[in-house]
Order: sequence, then C-alpha cells, then structure tokens
Amino acid sequence: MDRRSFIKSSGIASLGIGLGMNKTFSNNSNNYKSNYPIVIATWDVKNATKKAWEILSSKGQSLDAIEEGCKVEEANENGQSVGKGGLPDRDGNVTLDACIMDHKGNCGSVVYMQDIKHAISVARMVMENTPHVMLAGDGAKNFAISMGFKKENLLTKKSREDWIKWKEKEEYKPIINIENHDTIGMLAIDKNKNISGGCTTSGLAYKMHGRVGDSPIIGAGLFIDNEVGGAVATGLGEEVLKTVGSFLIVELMRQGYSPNDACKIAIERIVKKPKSNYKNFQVGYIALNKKGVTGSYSIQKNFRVTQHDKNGNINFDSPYYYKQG
Ligand code: SD4
Repeated sequence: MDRRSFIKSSGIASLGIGLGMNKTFSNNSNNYKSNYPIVIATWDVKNATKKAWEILSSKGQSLDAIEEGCKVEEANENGQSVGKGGLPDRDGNVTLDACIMDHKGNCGSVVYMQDIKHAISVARMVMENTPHVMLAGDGAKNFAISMGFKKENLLTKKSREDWIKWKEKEEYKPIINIENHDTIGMLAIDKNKNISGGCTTSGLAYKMHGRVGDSPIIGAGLFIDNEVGGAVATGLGEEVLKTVGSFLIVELMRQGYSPNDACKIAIERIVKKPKSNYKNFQVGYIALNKKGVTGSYSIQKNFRVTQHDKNGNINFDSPYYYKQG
C-alpha cells in the first residue's frame, strides 16, 4: 500500500486532513485572548451557570462546577427535558441519560436510568468509584442506591398530563427548541486551566421505551481533551450519534479551528448528508477551547446559550445554519 492509500484507509485522513478541508474557515483560534475561568451551557440556564460560577470564581475545580451546575437543572421540575419533571417515553417512564468527563480524560456515564434525579452525580460516581465507564438501567439505579441516592418518582403531575394528552394522537415528532430549556450540556475551564464537561437529559419526549440518545455517549454527546478543549451537544441525538459530533469538534479545534467554526463544520456534517431532512429537527453544539474561548452553532434559529465569566452571566442566540424563507 502506498502512503496515500494508507492515509486514506487508515482513518488518518478523517481525523486530520479530511477535517480541515473547508476553505470558508480559517485556523484562527490564536487570534483570541485567554479568558478563564468560564462556564458555558446549552439553553437558558442562568441558575445553573450561576451555581457553576460560584465554584469557579472561588478557585474551585471545573469538575465540581459542572456537577453542581447540572444538578440545578436536574432538580428544576419545570424543565421538562432533564431530571425530575422530564417528559417520559411513550409508555410513561422517565428514563435519564447523563455523562461527565474530567480534565484527565476520565469519564462516567449512566443510560436509561429510572427513579434517581441526579443522573450527573451518579455518572460522576461511576467514573470515580467503579472500574467502568457506563452503567445502564437497573444496574445504574441499584449502584446509585448503594451509594446513598434516594429513589423517587420523577414523573411530575404536569409531565404526566402532557403525556396523557400526547397519547390521544401518539405522534412521535422531535420538538424543536422545547421551551428553550432542553438537555443541559455544560463545559467549564477553571483557574488551573483544567477543562471538564457534563451532559444530562431525560432524552427525547415520547421516545420508544429503551431508547438511548447521544447525551450519555462519550464522543457523541460530550467530549473533553484537556490539551485542546471540549464540546457538548443538544437536539436530535440520533443525528449527533451518527456523526460523533463532540469528538469531531474537539479534533477540529486541535487543528486550530475556533470553537465557533468547529461547531459550524460539525453542523454542516449533518445538514449536508444526502437526503438530510434537517429542516425538521434541531441540533446545537457548544464548545470551549484551552484559552477559554467559547463558541456555538445550531441547525435552527433560537438555540440559546448561557455563559458566565468575570463579566457576568449572559444568554445569547447561537449562530445557525437554516435561514428560513
Ligand atoms: C437526546 N440529545 O436524547 C438528547 C435530547 C436533547 O435537546 O438534547 N434535547 O437525543
């Protein structure tokens, strides 16, 4: 095999040269000034970023900031896509997916877990207290109980009523920008320049029982490389899984792409697929690099992002791909 065909067939092409082939982007991440600590999260979640910032600004670690920030949304019963109050699957079960990753490359994840609110904390315990990366279903729940977590019914009155109403038609359709308050994905860099990230969700509303999305899958829903940065996804998990989006974004940043440009290229991977019906679903990415520069990009408009640094706690609209009309 000559060198060129070796590069083509070995995957080096897709991790290196292949990723960079886009003339509309520049390798421009060196143009930005450092800004850390900082935390960035998907959607309108100022309470969560505020909590994370309390930890970061008092010289705490990014991993603690991520866990505590995500817990705020898991406990928020009004958020119908995370933790307690999450919308159930089509059979009425609330099943949670979450993962966490630290600056050393350690990760932990729970999938299809029921009856335990703080999935992000269980994921952290999987990472820190087991030889494994991922626990599923009753295994995850029983592990959580053995670690002192409380079992509780996660289906609130409101989510149950919504599900009963949904059953009248039983139409499965991913909801775009559900109340601008969806899966929480969070990335943080602390004062020691250590990067961590987390992602926690009840998954897509009215999914098939047993369905697992991208959010607990390392590389798809979340990826961190402390030398480079991190990325996290929200939206239609199947599309993120098929393109291993978060890993892709980190690898693009490794080549020098800014967080914004890296997110944009990852979104283009989805929308430019043959016969992609991207007009009917949402995917949004956020990213953070080693300098504390953040970025985001989504398919549809109205993907909101929240960010807290020394200048304050702000929300903004992400740039997006699909300009209607
Ligand atoms: C999933 N990505 O389960 C999650 C859902 C989500 O915004 O992020 N919704 O596919």
